[in-house]
Amino acid sequence: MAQKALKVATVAEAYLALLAERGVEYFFANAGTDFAPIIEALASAEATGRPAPKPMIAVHENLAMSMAHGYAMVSGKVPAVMVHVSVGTANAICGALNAARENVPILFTAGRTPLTEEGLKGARDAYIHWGQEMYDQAGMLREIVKWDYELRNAAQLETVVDRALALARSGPAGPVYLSLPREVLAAPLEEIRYEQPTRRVASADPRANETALVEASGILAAAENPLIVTTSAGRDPAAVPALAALAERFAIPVVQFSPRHLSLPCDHPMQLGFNPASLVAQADAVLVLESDVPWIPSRVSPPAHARVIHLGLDPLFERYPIRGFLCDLAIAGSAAPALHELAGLIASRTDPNRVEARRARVQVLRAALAGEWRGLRDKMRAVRPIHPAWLSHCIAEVKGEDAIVVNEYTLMQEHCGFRRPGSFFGSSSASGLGWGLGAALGAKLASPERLVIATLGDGAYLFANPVAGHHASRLHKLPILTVVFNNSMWNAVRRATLGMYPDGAAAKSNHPAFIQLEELPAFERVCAAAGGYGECVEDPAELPAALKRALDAVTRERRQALLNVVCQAPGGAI
Ligand SMILES: Cc1ncc(C[n+]2csc(CCOP(=O)(O)OP(=O)(O)O)c2C)c(N)n1
Repeated sequence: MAQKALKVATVAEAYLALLAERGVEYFFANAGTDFAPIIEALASAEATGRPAPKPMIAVHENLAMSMAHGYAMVSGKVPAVMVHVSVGTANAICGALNAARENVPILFTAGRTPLTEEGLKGARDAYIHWGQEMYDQAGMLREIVKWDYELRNAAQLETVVDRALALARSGPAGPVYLSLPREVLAAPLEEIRYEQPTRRVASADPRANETALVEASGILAAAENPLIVTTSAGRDPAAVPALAALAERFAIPVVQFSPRHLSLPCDHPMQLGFNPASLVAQADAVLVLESDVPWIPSRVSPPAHARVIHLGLDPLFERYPIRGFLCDLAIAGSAAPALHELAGLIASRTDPNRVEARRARVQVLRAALAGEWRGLRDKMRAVRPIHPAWLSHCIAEVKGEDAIVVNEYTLMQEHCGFRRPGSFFGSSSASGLGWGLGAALGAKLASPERLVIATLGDGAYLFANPVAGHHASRLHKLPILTVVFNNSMWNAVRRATLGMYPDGAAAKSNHPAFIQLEELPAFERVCAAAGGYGECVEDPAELPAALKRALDAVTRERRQALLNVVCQAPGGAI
């Protein structure tokens, strides 16, 4: 522990140096007049060698936030994002919602229109400096972020930066928001003195309560048909082997529902797919592991006699206004150590004969499921328009074990064979569309040596502001493969409508409103316009070769590629 001192000229210079010293590598930004002191400070850092995060321009705020999200989710580090005052914040809020629900730590910052009308350095000098001011700029996202604050002066700089980063990192992690008035950033400062490393660290993750784990072990050991449903256990890669070991040892089947991370390898003997409905209906004990929505209660619920345990860093999802899943035991704690402990506790309580009988039953279910999936793939391999199952399978065949797949919509995981923790990321439970392309670019930034594939619906691709995304890929040298599952519609909206009105007028209409997306541009040419490889694929037989051509462009030529795959829109009602 030591005090360090750096010569600076302004608060902005000190701020950027401190971010870099605290491990913030990248500064994703979309600028405005509020940025003048920041731009000046970055230029002087470059000239003098003073530490500063690397500036990463994004020509839309949603892109800046989703790139930061992807970078944080793969690297585990906290990025900074800065946007232009109130209006930039407004554009970035969808990204903040996505990050908040997924517990992704981001130091989200924005300028503040100058506070003073004249006098101070940085005071108002442009027409927009009046109209962009709000009474409470942070009020737009106070419900979303873990903490918000406005930097008032140089004296509090170290405390503010350290508190922001510590709160963003403390589990459950999430974005924090800091506004930075222009006069404060421009204020003169000769030197910054700070502790290095920081003396204000994030809190360690809580360990599950021992008594509660004993009770949970009793429930799981006594059950005939226990079930584990998880969504995000794999956010912590250490939880994956812990879950695998527990599930295998006691023959407890695992369903990954709406997964955002890989929590169990696809070839694990207890992995029973992605739809919990039939198993939930028969379970007499359910372990809801890092899962906000373990089943859809309007369709299925565990039987009344079933005992339900929720385990995770925030097992009650405190920021969700309504979430009424039955819960007989809620245990707050990190999944990995809790699963290890739970395994030890179950071992002394369980009946081995019962476990082996269940193992045999799960094997039969697993074989049936695998057969069902194989059957669909075989049936669809030559069908036009291309079926998402066949496309998902073809991606799995070429991608390799180490690839990172970032999915926003149509990929069908059961056809993908994911095995490694950290190889799959799905969109946030907030489902703010337009995340996937930027998140894949951020993932590539965090892991430049790995192949990154974005699998997007045509709707998700359009929401992502694709021209901005392809620009960022080229500019920042982040070659990724984008595969658009192009069904020319918002199928999720169609399925929701059919779900509510199965025999209604919209179901009978050839042209219901707000579902079909006609006259779509040639997406492959949008990518090509940014120097990438682009191809439209309509023939299912051509898909493997087209994927190889696109991957060749990404891995050998080091340029981005996009396959615009003309797909069908399967599935009935949601
Ligand atoms: C920002 C935002 N706006 C609107 C929606 C509502 N929405 C959910 S799914 C969807 C359509 C997605 O279309 P696409 O990516 O093509 O996938 P598909 O449904 O066709 O499989 C829409 C518009 C949303 N989730 N987020």
